[in-house]
Amino acid sequence: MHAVASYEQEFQAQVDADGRIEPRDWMPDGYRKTLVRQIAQHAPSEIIGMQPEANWVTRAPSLRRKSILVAKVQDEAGHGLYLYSAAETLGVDREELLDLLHQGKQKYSTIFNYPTTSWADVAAIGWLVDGAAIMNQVPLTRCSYGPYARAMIRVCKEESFHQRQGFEAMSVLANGTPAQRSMAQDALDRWWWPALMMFGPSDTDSPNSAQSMAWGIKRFSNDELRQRFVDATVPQAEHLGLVVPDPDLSWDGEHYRYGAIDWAEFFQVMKGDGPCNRERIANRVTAHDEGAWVREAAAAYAAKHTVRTVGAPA
Ligand code: FAQ
Repeated sequence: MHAVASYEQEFQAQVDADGRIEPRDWMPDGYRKTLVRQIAQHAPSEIIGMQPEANWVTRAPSLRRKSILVAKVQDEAGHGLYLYSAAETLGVDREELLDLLHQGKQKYSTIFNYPTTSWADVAAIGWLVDGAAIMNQVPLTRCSYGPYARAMIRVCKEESFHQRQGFEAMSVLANGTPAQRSMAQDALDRWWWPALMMFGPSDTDSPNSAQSMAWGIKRFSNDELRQRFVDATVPQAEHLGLVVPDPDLSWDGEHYRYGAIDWAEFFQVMKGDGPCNRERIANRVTAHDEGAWVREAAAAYAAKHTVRTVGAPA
């Protein structure tokens, strides 16, 4: 019989060898809890993240833009489904996670609590928010927990299309009429800093990073990923002829050094007091209630199907 210490050694050896931990493998309680915590934050980010852009589906400027946007918003719903399924492999109940979200007790990405007041915001979300999501999530395709890593592979392929369509839409605006150009600049002004906040608190204030990195859940720290995002995105803004709203931004020969992030704003939005937190949850609760009949029908079908399978000849 194995002692817990030897299970732990095997587990850590598997992680250190860049192997994958699968749902039936032994894992430390803290590892399971950390994954549940992170995936439970990630999954609702995807589905609440549908709202700011869905706000523009009926007002997209052309049929082409509308079809791209509908496909993108549907992709985000799919990402939510993969992630809730990944959470279930860790023994948590999807309904319980949704209840927490609906009661306002579940964190999700701060970025989705900002309003989309112009069409340029949809372009900015694709370019900046999906761009930041890719930067954060590509390393998660190598996460030590197999189901989460595999979900991230598909998610990242789709996010890559989202980022490109956002950059392309931004480029059309930035090269358009003076009014379109100013819409593009205004969107960059409003989304830049919240996009930097997506990476989470600075390393000195990130209680979970060190352990998550030792367990191979996170591969890079929040500040490392934020810096990569800044380094990749500033030249893109320059290419568009737009100005990054940071007077302290400077190139040090290796990286773009950026100014101070307003962490008070980040924590306020994270705690539920951002511009749109209440509206997002209220919309989510309405959508959930209005979808009750779909869940009931699916459950009834599943129950009937199970009875037939059990009764069928071997
Ligand atoms: N917002 O110790 P750390 C997307 C919380 S999906 C809210 O650094 P950790 C796709 C954190 O949960 C975007 N809360 O934590 C899309 C923790 O709280 P806890 C979402 C945040 O886990 C595009 C506390 O602060 N992506 O964009 C935020 O090691 C367009 C302390 O922080 C993911 O979730 C935040 N920004 O690192 C969809 C990626 N940052 O649990 C639609 C997966 C931190 O201690 C449209 N998640 N917190 O109470 C991660 O990589 C990590 O969870 C981090 C945080 C990096 C977010």
